[in-house]
This record gives sequence, structure tokens and C-alpha cells, in this order.
Amino acid sequence: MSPMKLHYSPTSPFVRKVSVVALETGLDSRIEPIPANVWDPSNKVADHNPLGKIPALVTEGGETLFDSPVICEYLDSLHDGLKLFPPPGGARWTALRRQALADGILDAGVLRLLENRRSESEQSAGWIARQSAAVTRGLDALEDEAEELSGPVTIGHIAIGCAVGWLEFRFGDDDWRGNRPALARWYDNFARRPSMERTVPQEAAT
Ligand SMILES: N[C@@H](CCC(=O)N[C@@H](CS)C(=O)NCC(=O)O)C(=O)O
Repeated sequence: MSPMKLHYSPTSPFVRKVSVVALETGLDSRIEPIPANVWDPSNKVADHNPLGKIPALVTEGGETLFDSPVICEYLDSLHDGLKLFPPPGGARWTALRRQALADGILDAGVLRLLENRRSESEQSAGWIARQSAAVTRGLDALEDEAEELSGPVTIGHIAIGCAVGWLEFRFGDDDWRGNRPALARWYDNFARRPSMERTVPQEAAT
């Protein structure tokens, strides 16, 4: 059987979620990474995901799955270890809500980054402020529940770790730790997991 294929970039936090899940579940050896630069007009990602976004995962059976929450849950269905997506019940809703919050922080952060990359005359200060405010509120909400993040690792924890890691990577000058000591403590500990250390975002070599 051919391996699963993951269309990926080493800087994408959504791809990182998938990579961390693959490592945590022991499935990484069954996944072949296929580099993709979604900002290169000649990229072929849309042949797999009509939205033109990564991550996109081609399964061993040849079906393509997206987006990252779907891929992560699919991978979690393929192993017999401790599940990252809890079974139906309160813990599952908490994990899914945390994933949605972390992914939403990333959506706003990516919009801010892309706006920052436009020429200065095209940038909207109001748009940047709106996305920055969403990131700030999201981080504040995570600080409020940071003390509750101990306990078994779920997709919620992985998503939060990847979101905070990406903010550090892209907006390293922002002092997100300043008034969020509990989140900083949790993150520094979580970032030491081998799955996180092996997937630290890096600029692709050009
Ligand atoms: N909701 C999606 C978001 C994926 C996403 O935004 N990926 C970015 C890279 S970090 C992308 O491919 N962007 C290309 C584009 O927007 O055209 C997921 O969770 O997978």
C-alpha cells in the first residue's frame, strides 16, 4: 500500500498540528511529506484541495482530506493508543472548543501577517488592529484556562501549542507572555514534548 501523502510547508501552524498528531500517534512513518509553497502561483495544491490550502492529506486509499481538524481526527482514528479526540461527552467538547480557539487565533494571526506583507500604501491599519485584537482576546481566554490544561493531551492542547509556537515564530517581538504567566508556564513545558521539538517552524530553504 502506498504511504499517506501530506502536502505541507514547514512554516504552516496548521500543518504542524497534523505533524504533531502523527508523531504523538506513531503514524509519522506512514506519511510521506510533499513540500508545497501555496504562495507560488504554479503550485499544485488545488489539484488536491480545491481551496488551495495546506495541509491536505492523501490517504492510503487515495482520498484527499482537509482541513487540519479533519486530518487530525482521521489520523487519530488509525491508532489504538490514547485518543487525542476524546469520545462523545464533555471532554470532547472542551478539546474541540480549544482547537477552534487556537485555530481561530491562527486565522487572525495569518490575516495580520498577510496584511503586514502588503506594500505600505495598500495596508489597512484598521484591519491589522482588528486581527491583532482577535489574537489578543484569544490569548487572554487561554490564559484564563491555562491552569486547567494539565491532564491528558488532546487535540486542544496540540492546537494551542502550535498556535502559540507560531505566534512566537512570526511575531516574536510581541510580548504575549507579559501578562499571561500561566499560559507561558504551560507552553514552555508543552513545547518540550518530542513531537513539538521535532516540528519547530522553520523558514523553508530558498
Ligand atoms: N482551516 C484550515 C486553514 C489552513 C490554512 O489557512 N493554510 C494556509 C497555510 S498556513 C494556506 O494554505 N493558505 C493558502 C491560501 O490561503 O491561499 C486548516 O485548519 O487546515
